[in-house]
Amino acid sequence: MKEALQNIAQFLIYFALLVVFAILLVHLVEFVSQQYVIKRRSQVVRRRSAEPLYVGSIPAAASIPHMDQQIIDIFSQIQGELLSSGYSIHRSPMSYETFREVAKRFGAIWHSTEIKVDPQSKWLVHAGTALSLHTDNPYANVVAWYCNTSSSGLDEPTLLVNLCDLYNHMTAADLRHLEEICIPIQNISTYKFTPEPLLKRWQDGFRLNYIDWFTPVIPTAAHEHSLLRFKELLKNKEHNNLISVRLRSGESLFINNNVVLHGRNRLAPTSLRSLSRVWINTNSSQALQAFQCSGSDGEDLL
Ligand SMILES: O=C(O)CCC(=O)C(=O)O
Repeated sequence: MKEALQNIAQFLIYFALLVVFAILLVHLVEFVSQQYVIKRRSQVVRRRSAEPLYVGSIPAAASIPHMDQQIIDIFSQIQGELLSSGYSIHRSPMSYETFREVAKRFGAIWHSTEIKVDPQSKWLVHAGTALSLHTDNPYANVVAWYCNTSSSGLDEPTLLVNLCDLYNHMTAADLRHLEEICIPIQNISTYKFTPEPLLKRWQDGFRLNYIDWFTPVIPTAAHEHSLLRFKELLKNKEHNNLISVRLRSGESLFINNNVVLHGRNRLAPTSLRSLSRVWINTNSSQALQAFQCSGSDGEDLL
């Protein structure tokens, strides 16, 4: 009996030792395999960072993390120039996608058009005719053009005149009359015309709506005289302060459509010039709060 009890005790001791040994073995295997995984990972990381960059593996522009910063930088530069001079020419070529991303930072792009000579189109802007200085749709307070292809010799510029100093040249009565003159604007979907005031004023800014090929609604002879004075001012600016912008492929032009009028000379019927134009409404964004800007002298910008 005593011997049997000794055997059982011995068995239990061996069994306990076996269990302890098994537990230790499991922990040891776990530890070794962890160390192996850590070592492998660090090898992979080291190998990756030591590898030279294979050109074909450069990710698409949209997935480059610093892309956003590039767009923010371009946007900030253009925004600053728009606020100080009413227009901005971006000379460093960018892709059309980048251009749109930058444009979107100003507000909603609600209409896009390709500006090129197209005899099939019913729109004047495609006819290749000269366009006298005008504003585009007043609900686009920023208009921007991206140059897809420039004409040979870059002799087909976009022409600008900045009227941000309008108040310095017109009397209070003239300004009031301009607010009461209406210029029709055409709805781009229905083609219907609705009258919009030539001048809209608010506390620290104003907006012009001026196209001379649409017949204005002029209430009285006094209003007619004020309109004549406005036209004289425009002619004078066109003569002395015309800004001529020639874009090359990948370059772009942004204008404050509230105060900067634009136009062009006649385009050759064979012109290869192609611009993509976007109409932006900034009211939904804080990008352009102020519209006062300093005037600029006439420039011929290549
Ligand atoms: O062709 C240009 O340079 C200007 C076209 C134009 O007048 C417009 O986009 O409204």
